[in-house]
Amino acid sequence: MSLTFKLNGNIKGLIFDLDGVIADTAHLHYKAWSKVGKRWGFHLSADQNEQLKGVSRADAMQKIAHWAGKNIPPKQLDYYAHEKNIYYLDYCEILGPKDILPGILNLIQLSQRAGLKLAVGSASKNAKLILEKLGIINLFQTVVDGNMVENSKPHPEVFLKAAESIKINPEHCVVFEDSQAGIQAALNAKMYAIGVGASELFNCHSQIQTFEQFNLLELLNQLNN
Ligand code: B16
Ligand code: MG
Repeated sequence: MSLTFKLNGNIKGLIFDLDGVIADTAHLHYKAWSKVGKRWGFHLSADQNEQLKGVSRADAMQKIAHWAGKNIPPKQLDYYAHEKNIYYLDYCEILGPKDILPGILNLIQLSQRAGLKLAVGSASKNAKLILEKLGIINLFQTVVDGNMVENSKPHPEVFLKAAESIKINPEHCVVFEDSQAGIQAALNAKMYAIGVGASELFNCHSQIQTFEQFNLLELLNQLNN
C-alpha cells in the first residue's frame, strides 16, 4: 500500500472509529475480557489486548481462547462472548459526555462549519448505545456498527458502508483509527488513514496522539490541492 496516497480531490467526509478514538472505552473492553480470561486462570496481557482493538467480539473471543490454550466448542465460546458483553455494558453504565476524548467536539464543530459530512465506522455492536450515552449520536450523519457488517476490520466493509451512506466517494474520505486492523481497513477502502493514540500504528498516513494536536485546516490545506 503506497504511503504517497493522495486524496483524489477535496476531503468531503470524515469517518471516526469509536472505541479509542471518540471515547476511551478500550480499557473497559480490556477489563471485561480480563474477567472472562480469569475464569480460565488466564491473564490477558496489555500487548495481547492491543491486538484485540478494532477486532469483532466473536473474533476477539477466539483469539483469547487460542492464547489461553483452550479448545472450546463454538456454542460455549458464544456464551463466554455474551458474558463478556454483560460485564462490558455494566462498566459502560457510568459513561457520559465527560468521557468524550479531548478535542473531538471541537473538531466536529469545525468540520460542520467546513461543510464536511461526518460518520462513525465501528466494529462494536454497542456503538449506537455508547454514542447515545455520550450525547453525540445526532452529530453524525450516519453510524455504521458491528451489527451492520459481515466482515470485520481489516476488511474495508465498515468504512465503505459509512462512505456510501454519507454519499461520499471513498477517495474523498479521511478515517481516524486507533487500531492496526482499522488502519488496514481504511487503506483497503482506499481512504486516507490517520492513526490516533500513543501506540505505534504502522502504514497510517499520519498519526496524532490526541485530537488536541490535530489541525483540521492544516490537513485541508495539505490535501485539498
Ligand atoms: P462489541 P471500534 C471495537 O470498536 C473495539 O475496538 C474492540 O475492542 C471490540 O472488541 C469491538 O469493537 C467489538 O465491540 O463487543 O462492543 O461489539 O474500535 O471498532 O469502535
Ligand atoms: Mg478503536
